[in-house]
Amino acid sequence: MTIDVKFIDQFVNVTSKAALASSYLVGKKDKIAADKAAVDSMREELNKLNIHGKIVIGEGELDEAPMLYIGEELGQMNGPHFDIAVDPLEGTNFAANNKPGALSVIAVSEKNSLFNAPETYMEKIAAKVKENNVVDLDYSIKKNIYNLSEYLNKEPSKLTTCILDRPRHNEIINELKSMKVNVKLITDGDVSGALLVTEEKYNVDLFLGTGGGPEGVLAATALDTFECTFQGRFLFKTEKDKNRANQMGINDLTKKYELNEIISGDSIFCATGITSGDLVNGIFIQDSEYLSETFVTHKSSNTKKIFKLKNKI
Ligand code: VTB
Repeated sequence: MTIDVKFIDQFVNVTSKAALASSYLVGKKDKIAADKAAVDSMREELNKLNIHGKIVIGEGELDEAPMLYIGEELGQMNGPHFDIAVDPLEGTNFAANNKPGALSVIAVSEKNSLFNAPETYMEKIAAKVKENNVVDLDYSIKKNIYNLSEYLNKEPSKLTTCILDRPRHNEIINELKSMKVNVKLITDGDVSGALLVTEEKYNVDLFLGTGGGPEGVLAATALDTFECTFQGRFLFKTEKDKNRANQMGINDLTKKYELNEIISGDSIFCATGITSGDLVNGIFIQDSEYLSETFVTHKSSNTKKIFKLKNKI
């Protein structure tokens, strides 16, 4: 079973509308309002579709999120069954402060083929490498860089690594510096960060570091269509995290997940720009029309492109 190509446009429309809704709150210094606008719109649009959708990664559990909570069922309940992961506003700080890189993101898969990631941190590694054993979460930074350097036939000093700018990454960053690797630090938005390895034009060879687990699953879905390497390992720190993981059926808390364990079937991924960033441009409003740009992948039709849409508001 695959996901019909007709759904590509429908999901592009969902993230475009959510991005538009959130765009009115760009620069208003209100992360919650910007997020709520995207969430409300996304839910409304998903509910119009002829699908049986189920949120597997969303805004949290029912008791913390009235909308797009994990387990929520969406759609007209008269079409295919889909697992849906959403991040209606990825980069709330970007939107609130009118900084580059705010996105509205959705990943859709066939039923039961998207990993139900808990809301914990995840160690991640991504690169545009098809072969195994070139980059690996279990390798040292040095080994990853030397292997990638050989694989891409590029000196370490010509490689660029993208990583979240966090104190927890200081050691990695220092090691990269000592190897003369170019470091691209991002303040938030590691879905986009991971996707920068997909095309040469983004000039990022490796994505590394610890960020949100749900963001890792979202990025992995798109990376699957590009045949990239992605690995993730959840970090369960508190007892609450560990109990939650056990409830979700995760018994080995230190397991390293390969891409095909995170996303196993066909999928569609859409990320529409709210503010312009590395990946896509943001919403542009002119009179009664808006332009949106969406980074789209669909595995079975091998679709991977930027969709530009012009729509009436
Ligand atoms: C990342 C990034 C998000 O959280 O996952 C990050 O992609 C990780 O958390 O945009 P910390 O901020 O605690 O490091 C965000 O920055 C916000 O959800």
